[in-house]
Amino acid sequence: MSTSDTPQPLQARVIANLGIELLVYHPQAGYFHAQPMKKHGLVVCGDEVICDPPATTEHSSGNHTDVNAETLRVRQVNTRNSVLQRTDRRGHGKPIAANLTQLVAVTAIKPPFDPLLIDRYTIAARHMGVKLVLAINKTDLLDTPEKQTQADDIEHLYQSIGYPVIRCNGKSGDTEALADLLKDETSILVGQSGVGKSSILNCMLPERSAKTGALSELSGLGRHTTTVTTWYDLPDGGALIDSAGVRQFALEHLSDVDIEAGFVEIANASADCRFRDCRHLVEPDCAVLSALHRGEISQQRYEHFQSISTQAAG
Ligand SMILES: Nc1nc2c(ncn2[C@@H]2O[C@H](COP(=O)(O)OP(=O)(O)OP(=O)(O)O)[C@@H](O)[C@H]2O)c(=O)[nH]1
Ligand SMILES: [Mg+2]
Ligand SMILES: [Zn+2]
Repeated sequence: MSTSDTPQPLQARVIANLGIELLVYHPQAGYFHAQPMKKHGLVVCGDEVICDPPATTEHSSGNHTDVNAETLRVRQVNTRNSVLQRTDRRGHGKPIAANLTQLVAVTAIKPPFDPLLIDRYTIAARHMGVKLVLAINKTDLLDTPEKQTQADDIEHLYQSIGYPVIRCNGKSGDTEALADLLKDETSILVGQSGVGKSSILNCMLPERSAKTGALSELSGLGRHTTTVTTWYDLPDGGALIDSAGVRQFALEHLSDVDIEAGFVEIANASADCRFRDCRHLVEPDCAVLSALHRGEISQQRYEHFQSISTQAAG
């Protein structure tokens, strides 16, 4: 018997965790439902899994909306390169998506800009060791000088720290600047509900797969609020994951050191504080407070750093 006759285990990508089972994808074999084992823990969107070989060799890889009838058994979950986590009810990190290279924090004037949430994403990205991009969506709603100034302030602040900031419009389809940054990356769209994450995703996908695919039913793409974190391959290379909107992004499973590291400008300045364990509150010769008073660190970022650190300690 030649090796090509031996059923080979299937290495597949987790497209979504549907609760009871996973939806996985293999470029040749197509979509399958798959069942992880308890020992695997929580398997999430973006995980790479090794499944038992499918019994049949006839697969529906041609039509992206079909899922093969057979449910596969997951044998192994490959080691993750990175994982996005939030804090669960017990105070532990709970995975949301795996194997990302980039977070795209989407923000908009409506619902109102939430810089505290953006700062939480700067912490998460730093902790995961991935890039962070800030996308200011709904440019059409910046129709007064006051609203323009709000957007400009956000843009300048995060650019000054070193993050790429792009503007986009998920309604008109003006998303080229973001598309350039997504190429060959595995990115996840994160942010409040209603900022336009699914609309932006829709602009990145070829018309048919976005509007008629089984995947868009999962995530409610473009129609409802997203409930299932879902992976989409991008036509020009890379992948984009759509996630459910959040009100607050809890990071209580992280340490104070992790939180300070996420405020990179504060972490850099703190190297010159007199005390190694300086909290940058009242300590003498605090380089962070000096930088704050010179205007090199923004008051808002400093306050967010202090408020998130306090939550972590408590
Ligand atoms: N004016 C305007 N509206 C937009 C734009 N992008 C998206 N919207 C609208 O904003 C609303 C919410 O968009 P979604 O794409 O569903 O937002 P979401 O971030 O995916 O929301 P969740 O799935 O709940 O997290 C929809 O009515 C969109 O049509 C934009 O650039 N301008
Ligand atoms: Mg959505
Ligand atoms: Zn200090």
